Amino acid sequence: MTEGVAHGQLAGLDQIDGVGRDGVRGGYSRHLWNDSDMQLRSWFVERAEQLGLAIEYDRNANIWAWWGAPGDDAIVTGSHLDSVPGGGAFDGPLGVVSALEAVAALKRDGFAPSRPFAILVFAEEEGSRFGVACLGSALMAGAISPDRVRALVDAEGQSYADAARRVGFDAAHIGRDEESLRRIGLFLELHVEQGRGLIELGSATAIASSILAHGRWTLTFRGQGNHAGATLMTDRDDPMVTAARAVLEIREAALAAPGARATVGRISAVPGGSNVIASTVTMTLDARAGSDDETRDLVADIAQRVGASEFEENSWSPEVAFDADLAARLQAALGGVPALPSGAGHDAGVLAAAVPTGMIFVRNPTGISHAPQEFAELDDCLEGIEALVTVLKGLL
Ligand code: HGY
Ligand code: MN
Ligand code: MN
Ligand code: MN
Repeated sequence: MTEGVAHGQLAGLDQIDGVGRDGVRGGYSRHLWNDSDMQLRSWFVERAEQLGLAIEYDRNANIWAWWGAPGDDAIVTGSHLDSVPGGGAFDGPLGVVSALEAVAALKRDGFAPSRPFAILVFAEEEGSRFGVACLGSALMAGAISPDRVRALVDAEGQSYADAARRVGFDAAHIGRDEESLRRIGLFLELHVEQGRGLIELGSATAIASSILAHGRWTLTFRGQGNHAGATLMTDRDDPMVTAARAVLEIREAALAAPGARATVGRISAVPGGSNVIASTVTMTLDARAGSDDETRDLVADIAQRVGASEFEENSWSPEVAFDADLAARLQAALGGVPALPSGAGHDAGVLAAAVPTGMIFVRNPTGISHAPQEFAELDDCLEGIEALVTVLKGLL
């Protein structure tokens, strides 16, 4: 059996397959510090320690697994273990499992790093619980206010600070982490591709060239709650109608802006009775475009079109152009694989503002992500691990 393979799948993915399965949505719902996230964190620690790595937790709840003594200017690889609601099995875990498999392969080859090396697992990359994308890396890079994060609340109204306390994590010291940033000489994230680029290029792997700017907003539409039966159609101030028009306007605005993407992923109504005209409707807006300005322009156009009562920014991740020299070195090391722009955001993108980062993508033959159909063939996963081993051997 090829090392690291079980039941025709990467052994690491196989081991965590049952964790956080979502029986309603399908796929997985693994969110910061929920039971499945805690199980995955424990699984990672156990697997890393089996490989002889030493575990550290940083001030932002990210997990580090060091091969040898922790040190500055390290080569660091990893990704995240959390998911979107009903997400796929590969977005995040493939990068973490591939990092563990790469260490196992290097150790089998008798390789010893000549500089500090660690695997890094970021917390709350998807922002599924607290609404902020790449929360663990954004805190590390100082890209978000610690006070604002401590006050973030989840769908149950529990604050980040309280949720942290519940799992024994002290949120008092979250924020820009100079020690961790000093320790990262280079961060390399392997990630399943989340679009169709590698299908069309016919390549199993690629490196990342750029990441779209990405923001998240909450739009609120207010009206007059009322009785569904006793209120004439001409007497209604129904925010559900305004919200429905807004969804179509958002689509039109994005279609009018080349390369832009805008998504309404969730709509909720208060009070939410089937025989009640809503008083308030809120919806999420995820907007992205090639540059910060284009994204800001798109959102300004949307705001002008939809007439929301409130239009609140929740999260902002600037556009990313990966270091061209590093990207070229990665491409050369991998025999000239293609370079792909990424519509998906990543911790490597957030960190790029503070330290050198790069990404290796692994083909997803469905071209679908953030859904149960997300997939990567075992052979392509093994090719991705081989690519990671090749690059790490050249860096370590
Ligand atoms: O939303 C994203 O682009 C990433 O998957 N967090
Ligand atoms: Mn994702
Ligand atoms: Mn991801
Ligand atoms: Mn990521």
